[in-house]
Amino acid sequence: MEKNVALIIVDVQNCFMPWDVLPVPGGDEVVPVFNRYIKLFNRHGLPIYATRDWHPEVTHHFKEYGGQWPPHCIQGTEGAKFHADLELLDDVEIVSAGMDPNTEGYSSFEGTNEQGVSLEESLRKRGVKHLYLGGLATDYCVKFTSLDALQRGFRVTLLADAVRGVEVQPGDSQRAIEAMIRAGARIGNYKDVEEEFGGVGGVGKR
Ligand code: VGL
Repeated sequence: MEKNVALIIVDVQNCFMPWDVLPVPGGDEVVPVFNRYIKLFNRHGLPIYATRDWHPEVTHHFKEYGGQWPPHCIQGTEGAKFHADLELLDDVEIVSAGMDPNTEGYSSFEGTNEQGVSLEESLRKRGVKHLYLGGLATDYCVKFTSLDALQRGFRVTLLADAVRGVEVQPGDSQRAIEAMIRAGARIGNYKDVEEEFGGVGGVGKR
């Protein structure tokens, strides 16, 4: 297993839960899956990033200002918080995106960490070359973040068991996954990743 990998958890926030303002069907189902990935990456001392959609109250992204979406993930609100059961540890790096009121801001590569450092710069500083990425939503932020990563020369493993889509049109998620694969992403599931990392309990085979 390469050491230069990181886990990227995209937008597992309250607003995207099936019962909330911008429902992603099955969005809550990624939480226990990510908790396993978090433990695995943590056990191997590998960096973990959690991105969040972090919108101002007024943005072109929202319907009432000309966009497509109901208001969601407004900075500092309950809806913008990560799902309470997501077991993020203290050393998780939080990346906020969607702050520019003039762009859609789907890609986490438009985001910055709490020190104002861009995701790309932070990844490069930590020597990360390969992103293991999943989250919400497959057909928007996950897709745009993956495509941006590939374009910038990162490898991407799309965690197929840890993504769910909005599906504005049925099939959007499948088309998004195909687009990511065409652009060079490979697909992984927990079992594959655990095996790559040296099997159950394995920490020695790096
Ligand atoms: C997202 C729709 C609207 C996402 C954000 O995080 O994927 N989807 N805004």
